[in-house]
Amino acid sequence: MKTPWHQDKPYFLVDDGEMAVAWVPVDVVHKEVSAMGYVRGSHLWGKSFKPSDFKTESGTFPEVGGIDHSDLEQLDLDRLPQAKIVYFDAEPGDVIVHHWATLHCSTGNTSSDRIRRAASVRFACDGCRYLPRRSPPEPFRNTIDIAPGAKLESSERWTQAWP
Ligand SMILES: O=C(O)CCC(=O)C(=O)O
Repeated sequence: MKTPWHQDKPYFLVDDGEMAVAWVPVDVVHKEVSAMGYVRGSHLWGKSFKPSDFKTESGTFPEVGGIDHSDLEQLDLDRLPQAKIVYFDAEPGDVIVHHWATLHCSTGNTSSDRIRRAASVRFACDGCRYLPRRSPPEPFRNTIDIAPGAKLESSERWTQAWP
């Protein structure tokens, strides 16, 4: 399955500051085995795009149950600057780190005999605050014990990586 073009930022219940996403492959990854692709420099565009529903390549997440993305832009896939798209081969032991506003995707696994697994670890910088807005599902939404607007580092929920 392909991962459609998206930014991570509009999915996260986080405001202020910046976040980095570390993508860690468990299998050998190349273009036929769902390599990650990135639009170079897209984190500097100052844009936030409507999150994808991850089911269709161009679909956005349905705005139901109070989810409202009217403040976000529709990503126009036909206008992605092709010359700036980079794909990376990767293997176990590699880590690819991207900014939470970087547009990224994966190519899909077209091989018949290879699996492709990966983990994604998110790092928030000091100053990021909890933003309990209605957005696509985040696993920690229902168990969170931090006040709206509080800095993430004020909760023991998040492990401090660098003091
Ligand atoms: O592994 C994938 O295909 C997508 C990962 C991703 O979008 C992410 O880690 O932010």
